[in-house]
Amino acid sequence: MTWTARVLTLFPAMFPGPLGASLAGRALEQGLWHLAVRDIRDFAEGRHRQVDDTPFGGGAGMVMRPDVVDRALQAVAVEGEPALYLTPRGRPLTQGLVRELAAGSGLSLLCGRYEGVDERVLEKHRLVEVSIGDYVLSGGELAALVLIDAVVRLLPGVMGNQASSEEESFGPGFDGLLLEHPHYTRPALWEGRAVPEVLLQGNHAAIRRWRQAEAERITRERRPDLWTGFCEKTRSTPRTGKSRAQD
Ligand code: 6GU
Repeated sequence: MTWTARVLTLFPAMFPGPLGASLAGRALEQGLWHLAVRDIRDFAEGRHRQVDDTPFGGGAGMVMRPDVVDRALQAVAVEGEPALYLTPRGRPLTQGLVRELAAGSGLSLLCGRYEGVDERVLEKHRLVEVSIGDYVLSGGELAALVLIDAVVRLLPGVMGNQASSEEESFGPGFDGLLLEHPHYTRPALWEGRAVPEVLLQGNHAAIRRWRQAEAERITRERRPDLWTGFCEKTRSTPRTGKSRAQD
C-alpha cells in the first residue's frame, strides 16, 4: 500500500509543483508515494458552479460553501485516515506531527481559499486544523505542499542517506530538540577562512563532542524556546552562555 496524499483545492495546477522535482519528485516517479488532486469546483452545482458565497453577518471576502466541500470530502477522504484543514488558526505543524502522519497510510488535505470554509462542514468531518506558522498565506495550497514534503522525505526508501534524517534539527536522533551544528567541506582554507581544526584531525569522539556543543550553542542563541525544552528534557540547568557572575 502506497502512502497517499489526497488534496482538495480550487487550484489543482499548483500540484505537484515543487513536489515534482528533487527528492519528492524522484520518489513520486518511483511510486514510493502517491498524489491524488481533486478540484473542489468539480463538486459545485448549478449554472455558475459556485463554490463560495458571502458571509452571514456581513464582512469582507467570501466563504466556501459547506455543501460543496462536504461532497468533495465524501468523495476523497478515506475512513480511518486523518483529514486536515490547512489554516493559520490550526495547531502548529511540528516534526512530531509530521512523523505521526508518515506512520499512517495517507491523509486528506483541504486547502481553503477566500476568508475560509463554513464552520459546519469542518465540524461534521472533524477536520484537524493545522497551521505551518504565524503568518498568513493566500490559501492552504502552499501549506499543503510544505506538509507533504515534510512527510514524504520520512517515507521508507525516499531518503538515500537514512542517517541524515535522524541527525538533523528536530529529528528523532539525540532528542529532537536541538538545531544543527555547522557543516564544512573542501577547501579546508577558503578566502582566508579555515575549517575548525577538530574536524580535520579524525578524532571521532572529539568531533562528536564539538558538534554537540555547537548544536547546543546555536540552539541557546537562536531559539531560547527550544533550548528551554532541551534543558527540561535532559534535566540539566539552563546554561546562558555567560559566566555565572553575569547571570
Ligand atoms: Cl495552513 N494556511 C494559510 N492560508 N495560511 C497559513 C497557514 C495555512 N499556515 C500559516 N499561514
